[in-house]
Amino acid sequence: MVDRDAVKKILGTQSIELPSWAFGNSGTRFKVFAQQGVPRDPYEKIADAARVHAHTGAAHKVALHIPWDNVDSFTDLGKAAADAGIELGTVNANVFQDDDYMLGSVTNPDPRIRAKAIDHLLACVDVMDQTGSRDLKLWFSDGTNYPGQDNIRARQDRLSEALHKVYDRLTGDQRIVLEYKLFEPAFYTMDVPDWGTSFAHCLQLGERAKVCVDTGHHAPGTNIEFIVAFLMRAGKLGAFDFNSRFYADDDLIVGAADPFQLFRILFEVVTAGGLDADSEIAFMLDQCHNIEPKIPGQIRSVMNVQEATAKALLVDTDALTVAQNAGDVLGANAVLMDAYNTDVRGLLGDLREEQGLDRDPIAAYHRSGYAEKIAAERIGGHQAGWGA
Ligand code: AOS
Ligand code: ZN
Ligand code: ZN
Repeated sequence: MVDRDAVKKILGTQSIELPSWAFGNSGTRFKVFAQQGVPRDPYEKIADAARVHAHTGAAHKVALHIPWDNVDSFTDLGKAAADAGIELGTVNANVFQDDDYMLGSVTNPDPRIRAKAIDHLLACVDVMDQTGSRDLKLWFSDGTNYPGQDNIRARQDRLSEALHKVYDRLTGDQRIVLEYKLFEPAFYTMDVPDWGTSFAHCLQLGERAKVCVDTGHHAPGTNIEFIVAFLMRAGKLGAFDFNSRFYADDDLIVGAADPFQLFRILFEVVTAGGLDADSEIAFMLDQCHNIEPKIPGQIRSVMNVQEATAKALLVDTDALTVAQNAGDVLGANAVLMDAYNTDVRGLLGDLREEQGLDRDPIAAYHRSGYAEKIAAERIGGHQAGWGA
């Protein structure tokens, strides 16, 4: 039998990092929809992230994106975050939005452009020194569209060289988390298309380089929980970018498309010690809500991660091991499904009440008047990616 109080205790320690860019206007390549009250600067993004934390008690950190979140003083931004009850988290580099990067950033055939991209990555580590962030998240849009366009192996050499330069610049407990993506924006080859490529580069770099799994970055049907289990066994799972997808990199609310998959992933995380006190996995959200209001959208995502985690923690692992060792296929599957089919909303409501929060974070947010306040106060908020 699983001890529900012990489960609640672990859930009470769970921390989910929010992406600063989730609070700005967003859209698709067809249209960016403007919403009322969106942040006009990084300080207002911090305030919105803190609001998500205030209602969920589970979103202690906000990930920054450089240069979108550039400010005069990161020390001041850190202070603003602390005053609002949260911390600055992962630093996301951006080597994909300049015209120079059309044919790649760190893998570009032009050494001048490669040097420019590497300079930016090193500048991101400077930011980490000021914010105290542990992780530099690297996602490269680099790749090619046409067979023969560039030398695939040479691009890997350039990537490796750049990664080593950045890795050598890290100090203390700083880490690189290297994200992979099957396709988009490049459609023939991506230079980091899959977990294996990221894993291989991270192995060469060393202990402080880990893989970042964005749940929306795989081919349809990919068994993501297998990747998670493999990487955890190898000590190389550094971070998640949680979101959900129906088709490609949809960046939809976590757990909206396939809550069962989210449960299966979190079951692997939980059973491999990913929620233990000494775990170094960063649980981030990576979503750009397009049609739903930003703050409640993030609250919903946090709640969905919590629900999937609660179910994963409720798996009776003793009974599961007995069934597995006995070769009881149906019995083992039933143990897992029993946990998945448990309604954990009451358990999480109890936890929130114990934490002095409302049982229903979304309702509490709507009652708080915050949405009306920011709509009235913030005129001229803009799209994520417009810079500070
Ligand atoms: C892009 O597809 C990735 O998921 C990223 O993690 C990207 O770095 C993030 O959206 C912030 O730009
Ligand atoms: Zn991502
Ligand atoms: Zn993505």
